[in-house]
Amino acid sequence: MSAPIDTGLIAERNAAAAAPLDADYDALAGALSRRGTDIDTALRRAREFAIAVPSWGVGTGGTRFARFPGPGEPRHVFDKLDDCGVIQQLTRATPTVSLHIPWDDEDPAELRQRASSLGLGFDAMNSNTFQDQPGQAHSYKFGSLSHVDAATREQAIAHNRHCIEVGRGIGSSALTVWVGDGSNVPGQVDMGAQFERYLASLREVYAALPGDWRLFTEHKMYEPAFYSTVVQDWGTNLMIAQELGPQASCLVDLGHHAPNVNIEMIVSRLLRAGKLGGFHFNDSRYGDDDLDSGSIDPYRLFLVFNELTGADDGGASPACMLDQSHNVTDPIESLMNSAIEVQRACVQASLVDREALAHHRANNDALLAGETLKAAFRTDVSPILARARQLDGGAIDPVAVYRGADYRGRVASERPASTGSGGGIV
Ligand code: AFD
Ligand code: MN
Ligand code: MN
Repeated sequence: MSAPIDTGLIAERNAAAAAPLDADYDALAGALSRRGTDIDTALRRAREFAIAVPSWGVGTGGTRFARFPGPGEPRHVFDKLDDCGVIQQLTRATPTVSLHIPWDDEDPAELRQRASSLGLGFDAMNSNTFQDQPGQAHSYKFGSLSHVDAATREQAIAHNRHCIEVGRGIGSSALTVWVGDGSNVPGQVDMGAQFERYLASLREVYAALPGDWRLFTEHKMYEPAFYSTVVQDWGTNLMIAQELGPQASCLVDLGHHAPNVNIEMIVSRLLRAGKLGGFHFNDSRYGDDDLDSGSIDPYRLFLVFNELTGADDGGASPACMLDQSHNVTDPIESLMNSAIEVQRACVQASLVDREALAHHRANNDALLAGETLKAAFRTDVSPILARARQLDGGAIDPVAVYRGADYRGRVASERPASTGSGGGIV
């Protein structure tokens, strides 16, 4: 399966949508030019945009209560790559996949071959020391890299080294470490000593990094540890990245903060420290990665990109990935839409009149400064995003083409139905 969706169907649907798109694009070009903005620059920004898809995102997610599988769920990493190939073929915004070990632990040569046949590459590797695997000598029930027992810590370190090895074989150049370590009862752990053990373990992982690799550490406020988490917040994360060294930086998962936290300010601080490694994008009403990117608070997404765009001179280019759970939608549809929502925020942020903003800030004109941001945010850049996909061989309307191709129906007949499970993540 090299082009999962019939290219003839894409061409046919795009041809039917071309004239209305031309009209919308020309109208937007006119409106932007009256504001002194060149649409070509925004189009370039849209075409350059890239976001990684997590291999686990193409499976149906679940909660602690239940998981309701969808039809044609991927059985293994090669099916997952096929699904990621669809997302990339139609959106042209997701050229890389981020693998999770041990869920995706297969022969690197085969992984590489399958991915390249689909036009895909690999993004950061993700280690997993938050679950026990069959036959594992030491349990992670009470932690992994920060466990009180040295042999358990050593096992977790060895697992991260293995992730680096697999990553080397598939052309990855980054490792993302998220641990569930923490505590559930006040008094259960010595929080200081637990953090020291985590740091000592991570120093050993860091020492195993190839020279051109990056190490991303991901903070998360709670869950599965519900009282304290060893890498709780961006402050802890910054301490880790600063103590480890130049190859280490912080990963900001938008779902891993308390409600109402000003994430764009965290972005600004980490940029200042030169320690903003990347993002996991998602949206949430209550916590973690419940909902699709941009579905609840697209303005926050825009404000995050506004900080990045404002800091362009510093050459900051954090790694972008989606990390969200799809419990009731077709994961491929959610991931296509989400990639486009993040791309939308990126392009909108590029439209901010930076000169006007600087002027209003210098004059303490809070109202017009806010309006300057809103003017960019209110711009419907959909025609620019559609034009980017059209020019790069994707679909003007990815969801319509995906449904028209009946990819899900096709794979459902090849992939046996998976059973519901008691819950958990995918
Ligand atoms: C969990 C964590 C975190 C991490 C992912 C993959 O909350 O977001 O990125 O697992 O390890 O969802
Ligand atoms: Mn994440
Ligand atoms: Mn998460």
